[in-house]
Amino acid sequence: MLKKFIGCLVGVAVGDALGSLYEGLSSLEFKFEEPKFLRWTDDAHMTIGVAESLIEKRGFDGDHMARTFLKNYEDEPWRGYAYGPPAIFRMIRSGVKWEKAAKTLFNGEGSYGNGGAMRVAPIGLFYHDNPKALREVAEAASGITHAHELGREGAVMQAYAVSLALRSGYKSELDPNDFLDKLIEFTENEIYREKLEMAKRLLDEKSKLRIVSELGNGIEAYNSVPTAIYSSLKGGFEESVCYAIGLGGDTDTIGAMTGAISGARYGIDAIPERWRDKLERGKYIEKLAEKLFFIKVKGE
Ligand code: AR6
Ligand code: MG
Repeated sequence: MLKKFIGCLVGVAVGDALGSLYEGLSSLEFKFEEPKFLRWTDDAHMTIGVAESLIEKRGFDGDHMARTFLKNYEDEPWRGYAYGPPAIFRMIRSGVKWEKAAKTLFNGEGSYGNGGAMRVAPIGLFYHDNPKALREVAEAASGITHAHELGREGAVMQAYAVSLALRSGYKSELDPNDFLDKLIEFTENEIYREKLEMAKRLLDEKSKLRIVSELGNGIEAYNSVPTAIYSSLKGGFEESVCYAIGLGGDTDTIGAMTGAISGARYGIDAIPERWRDKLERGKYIEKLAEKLFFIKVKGE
């Protein structure tokens, strides 16, 4: 279980860093080359913030998590953040309450970007044994920046996928149809249900173009979370992350989310050493996963 916690968070950072080298390419242009160094972007940066806050508060505290995001962003604003989160951090900095800020974006609709889902892995780990709490906390934590239902439900689905992957491998191996059925059963949103049902029908599909056209590879949560869930079923850690990145589009985030699920499923030993060795602040990320594990599982 400890190895799975570590695999999950390292998986986010490796998937993000690898994917960031190919952002915006189409699936046809993809040709993988071994990187010299794995520098991650806002996806891993915010995942670290979620983990830091869960550890410090021994669970979810919205005000503390919002302040942790703000601090990390102000320390390293160059990590490739999209429009929404920095706009919210500026509002919070100027005194707007964290519960209110996200609801003002995009004409009051809130964001349906994948930024809530890309950072949710520590919540999937920490609440893996309590789906009700997992849903509540994933909604609240993504809601700090993503008020749109589709943004928050994407985070819930990604967190739940991480929890299922984490729990797999003990009593039985993870069966792809069963995994997707559980996610379909858990979702409260029709768009995610349809996408996940499509993912089930496409389990044997060979064409990446078909996957992109049916599941998406965009920055919207509903066009990337189901894609990452699907990609995580395409082999071991390396195969699934490379598959995800090879779909093109928002490669860092789809890579990060696939890496989270596959890392939780297979554990840290499944992540190639040649990537772990090159990962920026890899030891710190491992330490966060260990702390989460010891607080959660051992109550320390
Ligand atoms: N209406 C129209 N466009 C929208 C809406 C909406 N309600 N919501 C989101 N968008 P954002 P994120 C579009 O800014 O989710 C990083 O590179 C809009 O174009 O909330 O944190 C990461 O690596 C908006 O700018 O940020 C991820 O790839 C965009 O979706 C990504 O950015 C993203 O939503 C995460 O972005
Ligand atoms: Mg991205």
